[in-house]
Amino acid sequence: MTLAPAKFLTTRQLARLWHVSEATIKRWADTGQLSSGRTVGGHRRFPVADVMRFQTERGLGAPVGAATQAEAAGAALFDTSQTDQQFFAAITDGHAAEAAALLLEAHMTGAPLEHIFDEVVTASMRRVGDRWESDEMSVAEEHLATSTAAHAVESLAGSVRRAGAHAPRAVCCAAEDELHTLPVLCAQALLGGAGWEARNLGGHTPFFALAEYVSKQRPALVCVSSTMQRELEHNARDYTQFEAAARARGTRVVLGGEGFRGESVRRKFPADLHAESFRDLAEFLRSLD
Ligand code: B12
Repeated sequence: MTLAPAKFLTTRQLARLWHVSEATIKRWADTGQLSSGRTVGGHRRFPVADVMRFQTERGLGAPVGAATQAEAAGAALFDTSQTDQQFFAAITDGHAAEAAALLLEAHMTGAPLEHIFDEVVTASMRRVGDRWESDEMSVAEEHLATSTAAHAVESLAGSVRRAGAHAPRAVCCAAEDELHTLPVLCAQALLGGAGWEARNLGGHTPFFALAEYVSKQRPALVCVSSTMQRELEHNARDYTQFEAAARARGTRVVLGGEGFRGESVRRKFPADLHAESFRDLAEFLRSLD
């Protein structure tokens, strides 16, 4: 068996990942419960795919957040460029399970969620967009790639979620007329991995509806994505109502996406953060701790 560091974990890394002793990991390996190989030097190595299966079967719990993951994996940061290419191939072929496994593997071997969303998911989707624009990909193929990517992000979200009983509540959605909902799923997954209870209102959510929701549900944070601003002035008018409701309830507001770019647009949509990326959101969440 050849050992590529990014695909295998050590006994110590697993012990830290699952909060058990190294002796427990060795016992699971020696009794054949957990598959492992050996390096030429005789050290145990655990294939990430088997680790993921074992973790699900045993309910060993979700990986516990990006920082701990990176620490647990110990090694240098995961090379997302390779994952990007494999992820692109998996989503364009419609292989949802493979796409999901690639994202989870990247995370388990050290890539923080925000890197995965900014580099792997976004880069792959931009390639999908480029192919579609240059007629190399049909609308149907583009739809397949998008729904497969969405499935993979949701699957990753399920594995990393770690909201406790008193988790702060957040709500994510895409603005009115907006059907680009993949960034909303990424934001929800990132929040879940950071210990938030994050709800997803989906696409096409008008700001007046969001104002009502915030008044009733009082979430601590609202994240809104806009890829295209079709009705800027109309949205900006509704936004005033939403912003007032958010302020009155102490709700923080994060806006992200191409639709909120540019100084003049941002003046019409004041927020606690205008995020350029998921890294920005992750940093903002850390600043709230
Ligand atoms: C998938 C897709 C669709 C799907 C969306 C399905 C779905 N469920 O999401 C469908 C088929 C519905 C669609 C429709 C359309 N689309 Co489209 N679509 C795309 C595509 C291929 C990928 C978008 C995506 O998911 N990206 C992945 C996300 C994660 O990345 P991102 O949006 O770039 O976000 C990054 C940042 O902006 C930021 N971010 C964004 N939002 C948020 C939110 C928060 C909280 C945070 C923290 C960060 C953040 O984080 C990301 C990482 O850096 C892009 C191609 C491209 N180059 O982007 C075109 C693209 C966005 N679409 C485009 C167009 C033109 C359309 C249509 C008008 C096509 C048509 N003629 O009908 C419609 C409009 C529909 C509508 N009303 O919204 C254009 C937009 C051009 C423009 N800006 O004017 C693009 C760029 C394609 C192109 N090259 O022409 N589309």
